[in-house]
Amino acid sequence: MITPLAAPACRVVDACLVCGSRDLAPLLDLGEHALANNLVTPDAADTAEPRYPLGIQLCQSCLLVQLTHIVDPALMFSSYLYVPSTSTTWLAHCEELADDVCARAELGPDSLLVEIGSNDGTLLRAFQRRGVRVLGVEPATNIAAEANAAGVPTLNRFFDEATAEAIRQEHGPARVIVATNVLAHVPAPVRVLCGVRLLLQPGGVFVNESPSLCDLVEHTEFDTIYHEHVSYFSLHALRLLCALAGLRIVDAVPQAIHGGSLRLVAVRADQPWTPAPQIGALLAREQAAGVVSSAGLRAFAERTARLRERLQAAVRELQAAGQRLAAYGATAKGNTLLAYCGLSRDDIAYIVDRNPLKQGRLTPGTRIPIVSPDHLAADPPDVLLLLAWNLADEIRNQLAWFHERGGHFLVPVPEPRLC
Ligand code: DWN
Ligand code: ZN
Repeated sequence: MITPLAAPACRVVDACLVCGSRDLAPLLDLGEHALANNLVTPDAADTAEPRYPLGIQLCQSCLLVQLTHIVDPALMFSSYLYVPSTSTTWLAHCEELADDVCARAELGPDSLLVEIGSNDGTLLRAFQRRGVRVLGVEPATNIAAEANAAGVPTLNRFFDEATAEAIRQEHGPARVIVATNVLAHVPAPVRVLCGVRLLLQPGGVFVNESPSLCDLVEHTEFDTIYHEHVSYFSLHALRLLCALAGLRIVDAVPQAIHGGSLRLVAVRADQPWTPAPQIGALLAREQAAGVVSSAGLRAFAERTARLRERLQAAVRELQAAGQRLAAYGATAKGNTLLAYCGLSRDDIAYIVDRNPLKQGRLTPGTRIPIVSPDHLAADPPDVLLLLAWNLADEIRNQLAWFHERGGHFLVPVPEPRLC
């Protein structure tokens, strides 16, 4: 049961999004934030956008960490500016993921592979290159159109049981269903997984990647908390979630991508399959990391507050030494970081991003201009705050020239570091 707040687009989560329990322990309050990916066009610069409370809580019953307030997904995902294909790290990850899925599932020429939240079709193209029949489901109209134009058949809608039924009727059941960075975004994850169960053929495989709560906590990645991310999954919580939808986890493999993710392989619960032995080790790691207890998670909240103080101090020190700062990567997480740490246009001259959809816009809340890499070359700062710290190696390789001319990167997490 979710109670509406005064702002109609935002609701308080007073019952767990997975199990319905009201035994919810507050963990961290990050204040009020504008929507992290809703970048502002210059003509709207003087109009204040809505801000919504941003915080997380732990369901003490099923152990799901989830937002304290959720925002209507249509406000965030009907049109979207983020495309992962700007990163070669992501492109390489897609190739590896496609190889892994093909090795796990016997995909014949007629087998159907469905991707939920298929964005611009980058991952599906990797499967197409391997001769697989694919279908994407993507709610952002602008991005679904891009995928279709590029030859990746894509349905423009949210994935739910109705979508699953429609696909089954028209295309038949799926041999494989893939979802990367989707499940954490949905307010009703059980319903989405029931759709997966409905669409999956007997013997079929569901492969899901979501950011890992363990990595979030261990590396103080507080900035990956924003309204798009409704849930922060541990393997503990995922087990119950899958079971409620009639799925069983048979493998779980940690991934380095996006600051640490978990690749999960699940099958229909009515199918015989032996769970991989490393599942036990991963559950034990979560216990040790303190991600399944409110005490462990409150320690993370305290580290987050200390990180904010250290980052603010690092910025003030650089400014006092006459150093000029800009930032790299107009990321969603960057907007959490800027707002929570109180960094403004007075602190950060501009943010570089190579996604043309983001260039020319301003960051929500803080109104920092987003510019192309050409701008960086023309007007380099002394220090670049790395808001896309998850892609540090790729970005620093590209910007070797910046380093050679004496520029430095300020990497904010797991703790501020100048390099
Ligand atoms: O779940 C989500 C994750 C997976 O992706 C979404 N809710 C939103 C998004 O989060 P993010 O914005 O924090 O993602 P990234 O992948 O860290 O964004 C990287 C940004 O940096 C992109 O805007 C592209 C940009 N970039 C760049 O300008 N030059 C990236 C690279 C590699 C570069 O060389
Ligand atoms: Zn719960």
